[in-house]
Amino acid sequence: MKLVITIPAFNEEKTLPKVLSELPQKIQGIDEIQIVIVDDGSMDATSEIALKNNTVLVRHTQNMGLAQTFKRALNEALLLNADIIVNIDADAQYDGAEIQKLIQPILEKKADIVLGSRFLGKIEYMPFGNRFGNQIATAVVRWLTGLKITDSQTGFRVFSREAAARMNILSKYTYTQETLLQAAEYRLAVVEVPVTFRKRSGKSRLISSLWNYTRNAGLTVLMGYINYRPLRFFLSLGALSILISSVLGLRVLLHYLNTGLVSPFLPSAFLAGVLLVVGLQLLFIGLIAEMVKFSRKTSEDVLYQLKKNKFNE
Ligand SMILES: Nc1nc2c(ncn2[C@@H]2O[C@H](COP(=O)(O)OP(=O)(O)OP(=O)(O)O)[C@@H](O)[C@H]2O)c(=O)[nH]1
Ligand SMILES: [Mg+2]
Repeated sequence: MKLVITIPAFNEEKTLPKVLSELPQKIQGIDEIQIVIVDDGSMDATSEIALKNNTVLVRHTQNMGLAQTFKRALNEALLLNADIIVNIDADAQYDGAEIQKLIQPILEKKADIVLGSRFLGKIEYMPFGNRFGNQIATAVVRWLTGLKITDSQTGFRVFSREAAARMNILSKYTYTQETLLQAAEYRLAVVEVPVTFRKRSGKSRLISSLWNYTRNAGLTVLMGYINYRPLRFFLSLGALSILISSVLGLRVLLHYLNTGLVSPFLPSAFLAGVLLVVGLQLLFIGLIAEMVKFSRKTSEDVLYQLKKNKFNE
């Protein structure tokens, strides 16, 4: 069993040494541990620290954002023939000593993905806005995926090789929700384990403003959802439009049958016509999007087959 610990890092020279020092040297049920640091174009000494500490360093020459950094980390771990992949942030908010209990459900084959849940565990400090945003995001993901989770945003998570090969991250901004939508789509078992979450020492690199975060995360979730459920999404919108059109149209029709006149309901009649056309178009868009989804899923299956196979050492 090989465990690869991935650490996405963007200007984290202050906290990275602490994160590295807390990582376990030995873990029960694991024969080999390797650490991969993906330096996302840091301007500080992040890369030097990675090199000094005998880790595998992957370096983006430009800042690519957390989602692409995480994607790179997963793929790198797969290339290193990882059986299990643990992701931990470089800001020392999570405690590496908890990795042993986090990987347990995967070792026992009870899970494909384990989330280190801060809300089940202990939160030393989280600003009210972040706490609120986290809860809302989790509620939305829970509703969309049916997964019974308490922390959809955690950066402390474990993937089996199988699950990691299934992940196909398209977002530029955040991977946290997209990976869970994909887990639900591919029926991967997601389990939560309580973890401790410490206060962030420096300034958050991600949550610079709550509004920006909400907008970007919201768009990511919406696009992710439409990608996997296009028919349901567009059929619902189309049906709603046609329903409103029918109600308006019926009122005009009844009035016409009674009086032989359309007026004074001309605007309603016009609106009903427009909504009917829009609704029908949405239904057709739904059908086309569903066909596009089939082609996307075929590509994802090819990627999955390519990624899950191990490489000759
Ligand atoms: N934000 C951000 N983080 C990056 C980037 N690339 C890599 N990271 C790393 O991703 C991890 C998570 O970033 P954080 O800023 O801690 O995000 P967060 O934990 O959701 O937010 P906080 O609760 O405020 O800490 C850290 O280890 C960062 O160093 C990037 O472009 N932007
Ligand atoms: Mg953090």
